[in-house]
Amino acid sequence: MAKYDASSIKILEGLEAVRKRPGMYIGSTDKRGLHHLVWEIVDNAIDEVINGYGDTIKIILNPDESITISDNGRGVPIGMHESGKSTPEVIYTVLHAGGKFESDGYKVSGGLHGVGASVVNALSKRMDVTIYTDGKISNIRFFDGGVVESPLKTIGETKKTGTIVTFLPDYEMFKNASFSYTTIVERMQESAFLLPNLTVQIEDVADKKSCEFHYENGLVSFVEYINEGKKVLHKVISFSGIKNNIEVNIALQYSESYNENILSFVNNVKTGDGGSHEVGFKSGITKAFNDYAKVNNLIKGRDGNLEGSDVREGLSAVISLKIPERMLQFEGQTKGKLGTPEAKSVTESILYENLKFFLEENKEVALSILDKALKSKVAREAARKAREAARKGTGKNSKERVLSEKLTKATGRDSAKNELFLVEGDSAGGSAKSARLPKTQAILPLRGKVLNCEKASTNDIANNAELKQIEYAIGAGLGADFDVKDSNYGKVIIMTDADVDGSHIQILLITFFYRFMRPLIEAGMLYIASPPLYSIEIGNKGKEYIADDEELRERKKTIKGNFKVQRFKGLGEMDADELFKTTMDPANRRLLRVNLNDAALAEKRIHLLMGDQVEPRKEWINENVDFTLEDDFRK
Ligand code: 28F
Repeated sequence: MAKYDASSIKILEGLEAVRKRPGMYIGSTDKRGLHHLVWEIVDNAIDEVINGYGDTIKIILNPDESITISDNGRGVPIGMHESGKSTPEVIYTVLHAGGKFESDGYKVSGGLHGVGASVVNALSKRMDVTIYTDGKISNIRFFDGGVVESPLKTIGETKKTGTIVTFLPDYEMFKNASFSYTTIVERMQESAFLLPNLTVQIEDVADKKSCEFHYENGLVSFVEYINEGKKVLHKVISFSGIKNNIEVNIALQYSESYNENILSFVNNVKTGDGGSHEVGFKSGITKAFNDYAKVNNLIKGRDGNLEGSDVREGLSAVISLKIPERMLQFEGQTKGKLGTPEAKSVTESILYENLKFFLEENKEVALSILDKALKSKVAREAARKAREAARKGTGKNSKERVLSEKLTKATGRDSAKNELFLVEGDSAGGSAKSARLPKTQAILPLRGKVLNCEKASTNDIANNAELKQIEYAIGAGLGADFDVKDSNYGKVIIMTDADVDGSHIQILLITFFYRFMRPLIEAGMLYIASPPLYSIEIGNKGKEYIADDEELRERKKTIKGNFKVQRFKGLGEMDADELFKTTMDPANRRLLRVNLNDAALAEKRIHLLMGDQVEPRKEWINENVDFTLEDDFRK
């Protein structure tokens, strides 16, 4: 059995390599990497559904921080492999074993996920696989990153088929990370939209939460979901077609909002950074509307042409492509961008031809969309003229004048090192001004509530005094013209009171940046200052500052003798010195970086958020804006 031993050693070496460099296999060991493990197993279950076996996937978040994923497909084959081990043992211990078996079809192995179930095993403290197939229930268990605890054995009889995988991630590797119900729900809901015959069930046992998704109308339901609560111009339009072995499915709908919302998928995996299919989609839609507008005399000559941004205002769309594995190309650091060149022309022509036909057949819809696009064109041209005037200092809102009243500039010239503080209220603004580091810190006090940008157009923004000040202070343009390279600041820091009004202002500002300066968020340049909630005086040893309730509770435990706690209601209650020490001093402060994980869904939430309820706002901040500490970012 020398051969068996040699192969076993190889297998353990393989698993050890994964444990030594987990980042090479799953990208990172943060929250994202932890969820990568889930997608790895879930994708196997989804592949089984795509291949036509089974229709239900269930995910259970267990109280012991393990997770259980099951499907009712055929069940992993339980026969012996040529190596003398059972097939499940091979699949869950040999690197890249899973992918090899897939011959053709639409599997995305190697592109986005597809590092294999053995990688999940390597990064788990425990893994338990139960298989229902061939009339039997079989079980195999592993521990400590893939060591076999109990080889495959029959544990019962059954008429059912399917696979159940439970794993407990090795949290020594995923420090500070835990499974997020919301993250899993969002991703699985997406899969349910993309696979109309699939039912997904998710349960969080400890939190007593559960949900179920099934969408017979697929992409149409997806777009309806995205546009929920918005005033829409027409029913969802959907097209599909196949060319050059590429299958294209598209659903789209315009609403009265001004946002553009395009989501794309390739082989049921999200292409978060777009790529050739999105480029094709955009040019197809621009061409179809320009053609229609010309033929119907709505625009004339070259100057009349609608730009892409005009015809995408208020558009929500989902694009889903099926591309054979041999044609797949992904780009970018996270491999979230489709490179396949044929995807552009195929998507463009399928969309263009179908949309052209649809517009001819549905005059009323065509005219209502074009009316909106033409208004966007007028607003865009007016805004450009206003900007040119402002730049030359001729308009009555000359940049300098708008700013000189408010902004306290930084004296240093190195814009990357400079920081812009957006401060709630004039009094806190005053303290911040006298407390700041003059060389690198600039202060812009904001008065009153900021305009609700969810419902605003670029034109409304251009006319809102507070937002205009922000735009001019940053100096890198707005909307389609925004260029993050021109930013006058390396960090833009929102500094508000730690109360309901403060968090509302934060959300309104984040919404503004999200809609009109999104690259600034993407570059990790937007931050929230976190002023302390309490100060505490112990005996006569001077003041200490405490970030939040939890820290206060902990600190109190360690105090002997008298103490006095003060709760800060607002920034204004701190004097300049305190404000600087606790909240602005780069050496001492705690800045939270704003990360928007999922732009389209974040936008849906912003939409819900702008209603009258207060609770969802807090929840939104907690769950959807992913805050990381300033220092964590620069890796
Ligand atoms: C909870 C996660 O992993 N489900 C899976 C199958 C079914 C087959 C399979 C999987 C084929 C030859 C390796 C069954 N019958 N859920 C899952 N369901 N893998 S993973 O086959 C894997 C390869 O050996 C399956 C016939 N063909 C394939």
